[in-house]
Amino acid sequence: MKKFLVMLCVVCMVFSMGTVAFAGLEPNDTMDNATYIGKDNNLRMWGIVSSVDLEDWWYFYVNDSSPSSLTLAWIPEGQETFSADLYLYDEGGSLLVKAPFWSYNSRLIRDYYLRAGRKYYLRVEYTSGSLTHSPYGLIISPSL
Ligand SMILES: [Ca+2]
Repeated sequence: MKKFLVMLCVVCMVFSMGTVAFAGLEPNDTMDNATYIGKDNNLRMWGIVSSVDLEDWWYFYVNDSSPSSLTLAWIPEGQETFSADLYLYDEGGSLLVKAPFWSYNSRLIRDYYLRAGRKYYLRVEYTSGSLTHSPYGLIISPSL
């Protein structure tokens, strides 16, 4: 019985830490409060949007000017289909491109020429459904 209680405590701790970790990523609801992803030609980030957290803003730089792919993807869950959109903005807040539909669980901007030294913003906008098991992922990488 004691062993079980210890196990339960560990599980609770892991869950509460996970919640804190996600909560820490969530002040980024506006461009002014965008969260820094990094400065690299290969970047990864994750987050959550929902019906009560409608958008996430991120910013990043690339080291080398290069045609790049920018992907928003998520793991499909159950019957309630999650959906979201991805937008790329320049430093001044002008929309550069909205990611076209790529598949039911991803949006992809292909071959966009990202320039070194420029600040770019990504906005993930909630559309429908919910993510309960895992966050969405953002992937920035050079085009193949
Ligand atoms: Ca948010």
